[in-house]
Amino acid sequence: MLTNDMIFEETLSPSIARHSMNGLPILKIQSPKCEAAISLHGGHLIQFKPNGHQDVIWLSNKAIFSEEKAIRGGVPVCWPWFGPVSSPSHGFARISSWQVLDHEENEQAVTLRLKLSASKETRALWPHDFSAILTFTMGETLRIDLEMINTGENPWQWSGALHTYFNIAEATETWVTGAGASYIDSLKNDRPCETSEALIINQSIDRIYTAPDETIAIHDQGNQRIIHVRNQGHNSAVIWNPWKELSRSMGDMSDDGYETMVCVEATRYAKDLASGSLLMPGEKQSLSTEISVTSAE
Ligand code: TA6
Repeated sequence: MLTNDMIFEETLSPSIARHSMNGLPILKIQSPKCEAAISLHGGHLIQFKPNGHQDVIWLSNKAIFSEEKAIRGGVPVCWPWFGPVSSPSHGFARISSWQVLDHEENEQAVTLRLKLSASKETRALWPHDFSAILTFTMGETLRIDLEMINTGENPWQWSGALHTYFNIAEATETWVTGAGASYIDSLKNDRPCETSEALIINQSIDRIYTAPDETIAIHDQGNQRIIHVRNQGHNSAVIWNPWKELSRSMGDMSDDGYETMVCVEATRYAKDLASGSLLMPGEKQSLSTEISVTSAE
């Protein structure tokens, strides 16, 4: 596990310690309920393991920790846009440096809040004023809330995703239920499609499910568990697995990396920047995901 290669820097609280990885700050959480790790580069959670369970979140064993790149795996925060509708692809939040706002802990959970505000760098990519707050609540379950506020004088539009990579024992023995019947197939020129079947992860998949159930379930048969994903503030759920060829072409993923991961994302999808969700000056909106694990019967 890459998290073992980190260098300890200082203790912040009984459950939180600051480490570094290639010079990038990482906060490691070790509590009675879970182990977790969050990179301040990207505001990117890279580990979540509730006690008594396998890792829930997948991190590439070839992930690159560098200021220029998004980390492969974990929960990239794609914001203020989703996909390649502007540059950089999936927005700048996942390659920006987030500040620690505060943290607290009790017997049930450790809560950590990070902040990103408009700067010279962000305005060069997106000419708007904003404040974004990421709240990680880590206990037996994991909750991530991304709250965004328009701190400027003009309205702006956003799209985005909490692009969670889930750790599974074996893709071909994994199926996903609750994603809904309708999806846009990004691998077929964005063709609208309908299905009535559970999705088995046995091929290259890149789909935007437009009417998901309240909870999506990942049946991780090899680990005899079900991972439940409850999203809020989304308008769709993206499901992605790069499969063989794309995995092999990615420098930060091992050739067989696709066999043990699937992304199920809380997504606010928009086909271009202008059709994103509107946020008026002074308004707030949020996007959240809540992840829990139960044993398969
Ligand atoms: O969410 C699915 C997706 O948009 C895919 O199209 C795929 O390219 C993936 O995200 C990863 O994108 P990235 O920029 O992290 O390589």
